[in-house]
Amino acid sequence: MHRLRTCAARLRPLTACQMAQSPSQPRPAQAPLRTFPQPTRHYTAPVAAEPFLNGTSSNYVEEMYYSWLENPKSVHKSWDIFFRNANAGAPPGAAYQSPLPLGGDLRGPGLGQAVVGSQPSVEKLVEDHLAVQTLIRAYQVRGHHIAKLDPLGISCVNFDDAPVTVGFHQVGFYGLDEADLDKVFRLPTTTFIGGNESALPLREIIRRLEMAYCQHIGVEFMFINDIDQCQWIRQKFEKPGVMQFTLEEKRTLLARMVRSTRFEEFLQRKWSSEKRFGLEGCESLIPALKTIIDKSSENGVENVIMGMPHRGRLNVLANVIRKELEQIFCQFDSKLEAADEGSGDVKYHLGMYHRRINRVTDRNITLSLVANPSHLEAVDPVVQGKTKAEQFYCGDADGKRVMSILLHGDAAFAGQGIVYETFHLSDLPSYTTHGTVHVVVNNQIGFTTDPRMARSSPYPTDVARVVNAPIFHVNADDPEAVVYVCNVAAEWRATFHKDVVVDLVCYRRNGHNEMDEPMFTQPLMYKQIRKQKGVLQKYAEKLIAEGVVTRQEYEEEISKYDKICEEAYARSKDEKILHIKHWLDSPWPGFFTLDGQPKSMSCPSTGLNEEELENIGRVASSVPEEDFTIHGGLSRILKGRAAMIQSRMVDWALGEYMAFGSLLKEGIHVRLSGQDVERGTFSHRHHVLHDQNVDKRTCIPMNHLSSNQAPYTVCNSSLSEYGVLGFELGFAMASPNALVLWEAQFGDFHNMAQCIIDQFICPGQAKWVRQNGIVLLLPHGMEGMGPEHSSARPERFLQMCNDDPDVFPKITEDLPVRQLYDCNWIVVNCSTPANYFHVLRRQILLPFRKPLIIFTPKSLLRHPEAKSSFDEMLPGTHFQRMIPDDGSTCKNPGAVKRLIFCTGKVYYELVKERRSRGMEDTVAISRIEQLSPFPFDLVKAETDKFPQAEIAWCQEEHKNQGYYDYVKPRLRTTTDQARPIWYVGRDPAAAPATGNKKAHLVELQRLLDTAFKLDAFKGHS
Ligand SMILES: Cc1ncc(C[n+]2csc(CCOP(=O)(O)OP(=O)(O)O)c2C)c(N)n1
Ligand SMILES: [Mg+2]
Repeated sequence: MHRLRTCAARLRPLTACQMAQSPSQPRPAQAPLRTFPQPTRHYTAPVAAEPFLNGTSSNYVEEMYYSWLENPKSVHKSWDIFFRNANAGAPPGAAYQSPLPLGGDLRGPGLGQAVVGSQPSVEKLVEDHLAVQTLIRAYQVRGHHIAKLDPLGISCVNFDDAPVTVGFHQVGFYGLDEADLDKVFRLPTTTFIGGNESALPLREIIRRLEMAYCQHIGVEFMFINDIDQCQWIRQKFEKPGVMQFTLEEKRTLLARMVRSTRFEEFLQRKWSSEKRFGLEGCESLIPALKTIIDKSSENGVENVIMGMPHRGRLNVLANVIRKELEQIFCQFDSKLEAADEGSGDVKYHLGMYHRRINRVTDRNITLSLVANPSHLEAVDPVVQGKTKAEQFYCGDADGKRVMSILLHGDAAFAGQGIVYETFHLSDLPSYTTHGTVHVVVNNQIGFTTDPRMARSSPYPTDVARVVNAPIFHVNADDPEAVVYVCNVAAEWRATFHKDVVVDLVCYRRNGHNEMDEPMFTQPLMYKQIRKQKGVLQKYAEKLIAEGVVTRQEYEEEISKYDKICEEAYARSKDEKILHIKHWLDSPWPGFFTLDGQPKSMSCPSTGLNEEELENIGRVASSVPEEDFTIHGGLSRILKGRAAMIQSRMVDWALGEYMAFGSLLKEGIHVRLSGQDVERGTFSHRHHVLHDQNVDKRTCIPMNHLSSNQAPYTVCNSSLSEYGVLGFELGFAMASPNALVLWEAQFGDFHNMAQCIIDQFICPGQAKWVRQNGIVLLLPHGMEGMGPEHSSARPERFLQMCNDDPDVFPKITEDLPVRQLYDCNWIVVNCSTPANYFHVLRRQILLPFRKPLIIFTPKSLLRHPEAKSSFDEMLPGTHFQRMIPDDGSTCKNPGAVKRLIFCTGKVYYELVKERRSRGMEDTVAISRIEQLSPFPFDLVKAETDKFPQAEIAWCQEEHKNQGYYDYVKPRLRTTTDQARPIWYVGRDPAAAPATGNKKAHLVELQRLLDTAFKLDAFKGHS
């Protein structure tokens, strides 16, 4: 709010005279660059004669004039001279001079002398027209600063101490005087206030500008770089008479306001001490959303995906999405029993999916509200991802049928960085949803913090400017203005397929929740709020006064809705059981049985036949487009791949290729997203080939597998983790029939997306009965690269697994699948390409979906031993949860002195060391590939096999990190607490790895020494 105080001062424009005195001098502080927000343009048009004060050329001259004011060198020298002369007083006919030859002195005696001082009336004419144009532009640029946006009037009353410099009495600032008010001025083409008239008296120009820009709507758009888009907006707000409503529209609006208001009142009456984060003070949100949906439906949208925070959520569920009222009311009953598995969530976080007829357009519409955590704005990218997926599956390439609406609180919109990350996805080819309508419930407070302490920008919406989204601020106490801007916002989205923001400036009638006392912290604001008449009452009185409705009709409307609520309340008492699945935001029809169970509890073999492997391998080593020149280094890589396929082997990249390729051929969409994933951070993947001779010509061999394959999407993302992982999670939410993978550049970067992992991926199913098969690829491994790129923090993921360390499961045939069904996510670290291949395919062949966390290798990508034979991938083969030691230890297991369990890359270091020490008979090394759910059955078989062996867990990570804390109690349970579990690895440490290469190698050698020193644990207890 305090920002507004300075805004008014800024409204004072720069007059041409002020600027022309010294165009190249630095601007005075009061005249910031924002006066001319468009980027400097470089006009080099030939000099014409001077009929520039009429028609479109005046617009052109105006543009050029602004450029010149910004930077005199940005225009042709002849224009520079012209503007200098004109501003120095030269009449139009005399202002033009031929430019001096290059290097000539513009300050030479000839210039200016001949032209200044003559024909003062024409001179005034030029100045006055330019001044009027400046005035019009000032309204367009900054009219919103003085629009009456705040229903409480606080921002103006308390903070605006600078004079307002537009209006009838302020024309002096523009070099005009009161006498000019009745002069007629030609209107530039950059305004539509004239309607059918091309010239108006200045008084009328100002009046119309005040009507367009300074009433209850404040339009922020002049930063948009596209002239057509600016013109479109000007037209929507400047044309005389644009904001007119039919009687029917007004009545509908009143009915919607009645529902919105009475719903909150009803909840307040029945459950006065329950938290519901009511909408009181912003009741016009409901007609706002309904307008956006109606208008979008009219424009062909069939599916709207919404994300929103707590404020007014129950009201939106009831009156926008139209969830049955009894389902909402019964949520307030504390005796309600939960019917579903999982821990559930509070009522103002649950999602919703509803398909119905839109009554205004009579068309089908599907509305879904995505469930969200308390973490504000975290749902934004998830909604976008789901929207993108819905568009993808219905072939809606330009977003005409599916769209998203995101709601925000003012404090969260300004404060949360994820908002910015999400905006930056909005125009990227593989992430765009072709325009989102954002609605901000700007109640001018966040919990107890007012905007002066909550943000450094004038508006909570300024973040949207980075993507050139127009921002419509509107006083939410004027429901007609609200509906008008929402219509324009929906039309904008339908026309330009770009984001747009509606900022509902309102207030919060109660505390943050209904139990809070707001007077503790905002006494003056709340004194004002107490005096504030409710918006429904104000609007009803307006319509009654206008004769649109009678008081009786209005009261009938109220009692009609109250009765609906009462009846639903009575019915809600019959509800005894809460089904969270009734609150599912993304049903997967056909994937489960009718009562929501998996269709089986088994997983078929994930192997492929030889021919299939060869076929995919051939594509992976070819360039399937004619006349396509690839880089020489890449040719060598492809040749290497061909040779590997020839010898029936795969490395990591080929294992992945086989998994993706086979799923695509089976009709499963595969989407791989993350930073630099197309080539692969470690330059091993190369899924997108670039023609070395033709700019932007690329080829994705994976899309050349077969004619009826599913499409493959591989996309380098923006440099964001939180936003992009959220997006992919949302994408994976839309359908179970896609393999959606997000790869971190290095595994440790996942913590930038911690909120998505902690709030959505880990507990998503438990909270919202919603499954998700997203795959996280997290490069991990101690390679001496320093503390930063070494650890993907397996300990964090393992600590959040829900399998019980102390319970040895009942061993049944379906244990492996049942364990997967019961877990909250799967954590693996594969040591072979074949196992990586299997686990990716298993993700889709399972009859349910679980998030899959894969710690992926770095040096193993090129390790000569980390290769797999086709034999490990043929029909009948499957993912190996544990790879037992199958070397010479098997010949005489009783002689084995030590059984080392490990996971991932350290296996290869251990095997090499064992070989060099000749200890193949005495030390067994087994790899736990699936860490969670823990393969108790297989591990038990292995420990039983080596009864004389000491059991050790070996990891290259530090003791307080990695897998040890997770694995140890499970190994203990497996051995019935009978055998000690020894630790081999680095000591506890604060950082994940040393920054010193030598120290790294010393540490590694030390742990290898311990691993093979058979008396290392003697005497230890
Ligand atoms: C990421 C995050 N940080 C903190 C909170 C705690 N919190 C809940 S509501 C709230 C204030 C939100 O203000 P605003 O966005 O303006 O929404 P309003 O409640 O005013 O509608 C805060 C700080 C949260 N929910 N999420
Ligand atoms: Mg707020």
